Amino acid sequence: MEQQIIEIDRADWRSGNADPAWIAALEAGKVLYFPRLAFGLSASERRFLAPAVRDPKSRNISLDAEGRLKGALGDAVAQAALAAMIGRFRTQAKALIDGLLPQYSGALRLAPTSYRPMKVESRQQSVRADDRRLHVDAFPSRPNRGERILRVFTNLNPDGEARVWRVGEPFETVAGRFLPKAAPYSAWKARALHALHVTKSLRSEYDHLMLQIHDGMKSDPDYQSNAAQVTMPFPAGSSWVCFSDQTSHAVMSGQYMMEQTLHLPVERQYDAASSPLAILTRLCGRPLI
Ligand SMILES: O=C(O)CCC(=O)C(=O)O
Ligand SMILES: [Fe+2]
Repeated sequence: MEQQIIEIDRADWRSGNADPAWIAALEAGKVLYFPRLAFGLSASERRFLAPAVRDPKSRNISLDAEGRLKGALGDAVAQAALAAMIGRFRTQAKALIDGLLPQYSGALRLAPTSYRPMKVESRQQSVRADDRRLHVDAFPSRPNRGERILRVFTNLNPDGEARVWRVGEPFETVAGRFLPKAAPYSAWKARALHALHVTKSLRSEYDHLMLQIHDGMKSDPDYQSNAAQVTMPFPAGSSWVCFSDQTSHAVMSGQYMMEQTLHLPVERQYDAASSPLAILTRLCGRPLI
């Protein structure tokens, strides 16, 4: 398999230069990996590196686009300090993307920033929700009609523990394998799901196929073990970026990570023809949205 991870040696979130080779690699579904790009914590912020900061009732801690902190325990002062820490990561993640991908500037829509203090290995989840299985991201309740899911990750682990991912084969190969097995799209079912508020908007055929691919990958044990893949331990103090709706990925172990999702309209890509929407449309031979 062609190399899926592109290493970039820089230690500054803002020293932006846009390299056409990195841009093409990212838009081809590869992972841009920054081994020396660490998110710095102050001495007092280190107290947030504990699972107990999370409210057990929620899956992650997040800072929404309006700056509201969700899913955290602690008094108002501690919560404000935690919100400031997560907000600083958001600012740095945005600066990194602005520098690397200037054409996206102004078109990115910010999703909540998440802080994940839980140990990956201890999570018990249904097959569909189990991110330890290779998958491309697709969200059942939030159809996106091809809008891209760009993610910036940083490993904050204070004990030097890597966040171990598996990275799989290119999207077109994945699609070639799972599209033939996908259940056909049903417009009336999509309308029913919307009417019942299962989806926040109408699920398009694109959204349906992405979910079918996501579920097909996760529920195929043979695919999980035998598909072309590499294991990638992202060390503590490193960061990485990928289009998670395109890059086949799975998280195997690790603890303490922050993640920023940025949504991008397909037409703002450097090469929109490399998007999952363009690839699936071409493979299906009909419009999907
Ligand atoms: O927790 C992680 O490292 C990644 C999980 C995942 O699949 C994702 O964030 O899309
Ligand atoms: Fe994922």
